[in-house]
Amino acid sequence: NQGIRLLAIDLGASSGRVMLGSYRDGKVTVEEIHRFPNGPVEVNGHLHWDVQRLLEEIKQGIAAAAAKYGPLRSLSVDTWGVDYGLLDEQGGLLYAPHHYRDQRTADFASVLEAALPPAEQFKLTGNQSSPINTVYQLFADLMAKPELRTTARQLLLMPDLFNYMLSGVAVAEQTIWSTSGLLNPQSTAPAAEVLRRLELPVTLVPRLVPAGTVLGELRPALQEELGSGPLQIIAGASHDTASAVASIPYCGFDSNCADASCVGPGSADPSNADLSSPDPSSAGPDRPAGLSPTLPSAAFISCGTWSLVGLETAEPVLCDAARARGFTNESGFGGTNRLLKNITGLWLLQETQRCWAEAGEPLSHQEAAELAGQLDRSKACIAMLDPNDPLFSTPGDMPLRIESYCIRTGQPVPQTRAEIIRSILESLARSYADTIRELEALTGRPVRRIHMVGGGIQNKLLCQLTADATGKEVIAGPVEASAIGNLLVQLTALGAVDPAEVRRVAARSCSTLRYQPSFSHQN
Ligand code: LFR
Repeated sequence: NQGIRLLAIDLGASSGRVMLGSYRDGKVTVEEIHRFPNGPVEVNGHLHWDVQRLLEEIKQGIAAAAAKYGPLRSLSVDTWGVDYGLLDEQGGLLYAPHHYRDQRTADFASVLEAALPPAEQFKLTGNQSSPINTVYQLFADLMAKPELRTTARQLLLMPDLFNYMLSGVAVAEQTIWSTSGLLNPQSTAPAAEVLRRLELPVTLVPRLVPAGTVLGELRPALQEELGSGPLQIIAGASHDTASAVASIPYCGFDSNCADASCVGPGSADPSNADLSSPDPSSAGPDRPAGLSPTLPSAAFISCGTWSLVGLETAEPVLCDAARARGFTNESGFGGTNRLLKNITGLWLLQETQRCWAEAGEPLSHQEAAELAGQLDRSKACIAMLDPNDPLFSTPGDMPLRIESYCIRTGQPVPQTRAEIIRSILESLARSYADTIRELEALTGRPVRRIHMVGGGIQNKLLCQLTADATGKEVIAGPVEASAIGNLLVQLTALGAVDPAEVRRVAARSCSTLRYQPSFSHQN
């Protein structure tokens, strides 16, 4: 019994991967088939994504998987949020999609905000206003190039665009559209008032579908070229964060999980498993109305280029306090809501390492973490950075920017590489801790544990510093969270896994590491 074989195409802002998933005996196992770099490409002073190359990499991965394993059942693409391609009347791409760090929105942000202030954007969409959001980008594009009003027929967000290139079917999948600033958070339809006020054509928005919608077979020409057989293309939880959160093995650690067999490998030792104490989110007069008793008592941090720190809630949280503190609402698999903050994450470290590599002194991720871990904190210079300071948002000389940030904020400047890296990691951990305190205050739900997922958790120092800064237990895993969540949602669409079982399958499928706060470091 080989089980079901399927592919997750997981595209991040700095790398992409084609992962083969095998579902057998109630468990998913994953194998990396193909990994490739991704990043902004500068053309005439603007930042774009090289969609054609990414498609070629995806095709290479499909062909390699088919050559190794024969026919596959299905495939789904997930990517970062907010970016899009515009299709012309013939269904071709008008131009290479822009990268969200491109600065063309800067000229038009104030015009947009005069027509639709950030507070109203939040009320109407649940999204925190940000110049990277689709709404800002589209507004800027239509202002700068009014001819797009006639030439552009459809707007496809990145995962929808790749799923379209593979299947020929164009849709607007809900989880990815919930990052756009163009969707009504309660009715899951386009936010008509936003479109009207900004004079954005509603006809650009394709048919909205929920996560887990089968689109159809891989285009016949591609089946032949890649030797893959007639695999189904599925619109999964197409936003990488939605997929990552779908993979969290909450139930391996929650007291309200009745299935003893679901306990994940990380809690195989029963003395580790948190099976005795009641779940504080499940009852009590302090729990705000509308929050489901089955919601996890744990927060999540999805760690990659960005750090997404949040809590799953039953309903969008649209109060002024949430907006004022920088939170956003996004949709998850099964109609859940994520109340989260978008923190500039390992981007700070990635850009720092890129600079050092360009200067001829490269440092691997592993070396970077080891170096910073060896520091004696009491003797070193550790500066606290605000990762979301606009100074850090665009590509550039990050060590120099860190220096000018420290001078501006009256802090001593970290001198050694170890001090710079440690300052970045401590600052991230501090901002995670601040955000989790805000989440507790906003929802009235005490956070008992933190699930950290995604590639960034391979940095063990970051996980430990997070436990220390929050004073809470951290459960780290899975690393390949977006790919696993992507596969799980596909399995529900194929009818192989009941949506209610997703967390249990996740718990059986992934390995986790636990970090306890070391109290000498706790705030
Ligand atoms: C993470 C992510 C975030 C989104 C950012 C930019 O990969 O998808 O959720 O805000 O990328 O699109």
